[in-house]
Amino acid sequence: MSKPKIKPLKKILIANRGEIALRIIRTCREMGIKTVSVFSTADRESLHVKFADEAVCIGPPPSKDSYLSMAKIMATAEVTGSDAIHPGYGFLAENAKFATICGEYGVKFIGPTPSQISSMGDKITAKETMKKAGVPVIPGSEGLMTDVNEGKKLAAEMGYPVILKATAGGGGKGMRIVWEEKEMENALNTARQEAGAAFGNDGMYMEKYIEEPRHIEIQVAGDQYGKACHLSERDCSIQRRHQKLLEESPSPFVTQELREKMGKAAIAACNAISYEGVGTVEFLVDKHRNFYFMEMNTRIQVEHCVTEEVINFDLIKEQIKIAMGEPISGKNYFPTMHAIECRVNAEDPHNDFRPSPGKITTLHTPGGHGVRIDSHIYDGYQIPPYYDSMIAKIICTAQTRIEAIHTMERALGEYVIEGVKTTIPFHQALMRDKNFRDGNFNTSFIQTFKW
Ligand code: MV4
Repeated sequence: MSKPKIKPLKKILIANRGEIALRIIRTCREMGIKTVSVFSTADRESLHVKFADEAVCIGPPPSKDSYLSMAKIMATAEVTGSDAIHPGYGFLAENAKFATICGEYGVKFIGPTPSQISSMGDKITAKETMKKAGVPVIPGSEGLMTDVNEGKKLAAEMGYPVILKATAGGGGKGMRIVWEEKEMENALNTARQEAGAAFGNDGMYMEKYIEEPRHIEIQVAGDQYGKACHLSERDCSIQRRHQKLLEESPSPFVTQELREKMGKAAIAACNAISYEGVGTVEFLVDKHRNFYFMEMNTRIQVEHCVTEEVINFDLIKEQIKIAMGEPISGKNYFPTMHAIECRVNAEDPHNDFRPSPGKITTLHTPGGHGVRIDSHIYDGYQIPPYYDSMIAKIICTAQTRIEAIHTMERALGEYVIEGVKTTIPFHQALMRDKNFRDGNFNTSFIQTFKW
């Protein structure tokens, strides 16, 4: 290990909006670091604008002209004298080109290196890297699938169902489940087309389809000196159309033995690429508790808070310390509490979760013991229609899972948001569900959830 060289950061530009921008501002303030917010004209009245030390308008509402504009963000970093950029999640957080440009301008990108981002952005490369590192991967094609007949042959060997995935994909786009041979040709063609249109890359690969898996991910952190640790798991199985609705830690399905095994695999994943920053290694876990590498997210995630609560640890502070060149201790963290996060979206859960932007006319926010609210909304706030519909996260923490559920029921009942529809009633129904309460769920749960 080379000798640690610490470069303090004095001013951080936050290339994001909403609750995550606020979350980052809060930690910066505690660390005595100045903050610069950027905003679109749709976000003029946003709290991330008011709470930052400086704020600069970078363009009109569409993301591509504001929060995704590398030129405008770099120019803002330059004129404000920012020495680092925190990308949050979404937008430019996993954009290797942006991380490269930051480097060229001498602005520290708070996150992994461009090559680390790229190596996980291409799913076939990621999978090959993991396989070499001894991390279990899902059986499937060796690299790219070039020919339908080759695909049919492999699928016949592995047995149906199989799944076709886009190498540039992730989060469900360009994916097809194939149940029998006669569907193969059409599935491959349509998925390939979808991937080409969405990512400008139509490379596809095949895997054995794991039925009714759980989505369990391991939080990791690595420093600039090649040391990595894990911070235990989050269960993110409660999803709808690849959008997570609720996350928790620890997973009701994970034993201490499995946690340690998955933690080791996640650390091996980091070591394989000398990962710098905080990140998440996603696994699919089957009913026999076999786990398989799925993807690595090279950013802070929405659900990072549940980990923060169960291990009592500020992950944003850790990101900044790693970016400054501080070495990590290398010890792993295990949950001492139970935390559940419900995502509150401005959507109508009775109407196919249709977005419900508009003005918040009444707001009462829950509080009290064990309740954390991460949100950028306020009374009179106008939710713009241009961005993600998440308006708040409720994170409830207690000593046991059932107590965390009781706290969540109480907090959901206290939350009053008028003027827009929200997913709060959905979460209330979920908290009362027998299977949810029993920890008996997988990624198919929401498909059959009636309320
Ligand atoms: C799978 C799978 C079953 N078998 N791969 C969904 C998003 C993308 N990250 C990969 N996904 C899946 N990959 C194999 N071989 C099932 C899914 C999947 C899923 C995964 C996690 C959470 C929710 C999901 C919902 C549907 C499908």
